Amino acid sequence: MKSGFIALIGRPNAGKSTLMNNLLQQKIAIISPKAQTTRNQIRGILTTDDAQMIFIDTPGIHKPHHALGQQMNKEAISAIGSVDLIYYLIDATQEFGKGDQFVLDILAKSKLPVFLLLNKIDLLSRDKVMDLLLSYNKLFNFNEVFPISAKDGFNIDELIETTKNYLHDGIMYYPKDQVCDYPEQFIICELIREKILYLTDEEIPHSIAVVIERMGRKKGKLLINAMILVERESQKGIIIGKQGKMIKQIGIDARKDIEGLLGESIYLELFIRVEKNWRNRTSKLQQLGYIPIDIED
Ligand SMILES: Nc1nc2c(ncn2[C@@H]2O[C@H](COP(=O)(O)OP(=O)(O)OP(=O)(O)O)[C@@H](O)[C@H]2O)c(=O)[nH]1
Ligand SMILES: [Mg+2]
Repeated sequence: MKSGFIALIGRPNAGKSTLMNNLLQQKIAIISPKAQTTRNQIRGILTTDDAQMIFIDTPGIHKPHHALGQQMNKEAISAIGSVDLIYYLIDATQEFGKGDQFVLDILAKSKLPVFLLLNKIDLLSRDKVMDLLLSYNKLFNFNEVFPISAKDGFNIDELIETTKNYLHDGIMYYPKDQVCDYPEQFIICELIREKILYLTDEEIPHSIAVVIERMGRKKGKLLINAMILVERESQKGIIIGKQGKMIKQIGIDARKDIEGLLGESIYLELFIRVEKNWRNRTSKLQQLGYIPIDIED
């Protein structure tokens, strides 16, 4: 039995969470076309006959504008410290820029084996992919290079097989049927946040957080009360929408996914609260689980 930890690292929107879900053949991480979707490290566990691979999805590394952004970068970079292998994901449809170089410099310092995963090749011609592979190989001494499509699953089986060569003879860290390591409440909040990411634009996706206020039973059905935090009154208006249309749609879409996750029908009640500047308030970020709380001995 081989086992090990693999960090998925890259810029926002590269497709890390899409790859995570494809590796596990299960949706455990939310995905959206908006940058900075993932805010925490998310562990996904894949156990095969001969190996256990623990993948760590991370927030995209970016130039931060607030305390939450700084913490997201920290989450991504700290994941590197505790793994055996790094998957460096690139959105192959985007030009290589300063931000990519910044990430590569961090990887170079880590001295860990790095796979380059050139993602979204379903959108490119073969010739373009060949050109990119040649130019990326000049930039860094990658241990392996894979053109992939995280969305279509192209080259993912080969990626998993090659990954096993970089693992150690090890122990099983998790029971073989466990797929992720976070509580159900976290994914419920994330699914609600995902719907807001899809349905709103501009500053809204970055300005919201979701918390569960209460879970209980009502007429035999599971009742979930969730609070959507926004930073300003005007954002509250946008989330409610004209005649409450937006909040209604968020509720309908989220309920469907949550029911799929839990395998039972639910009542979902959404509330909105303005928490001024929450992205810059350490205590709020701790309360929301974005910053770990240090427990003094
Ligand atoms: N065409 C295509 N689109 C993809 C592929 N992989 C991801 N995407 C799309 O790219 C967007 C971003 O995907 P995510 O998986 O959320 O990206 P991420 O790297 O996790 O982003 P952050 O969490 O913001 O760092 C979504 O719209 C995906 O559907 C792919 O292989 N092909
Ligand atoms: Mg993500």
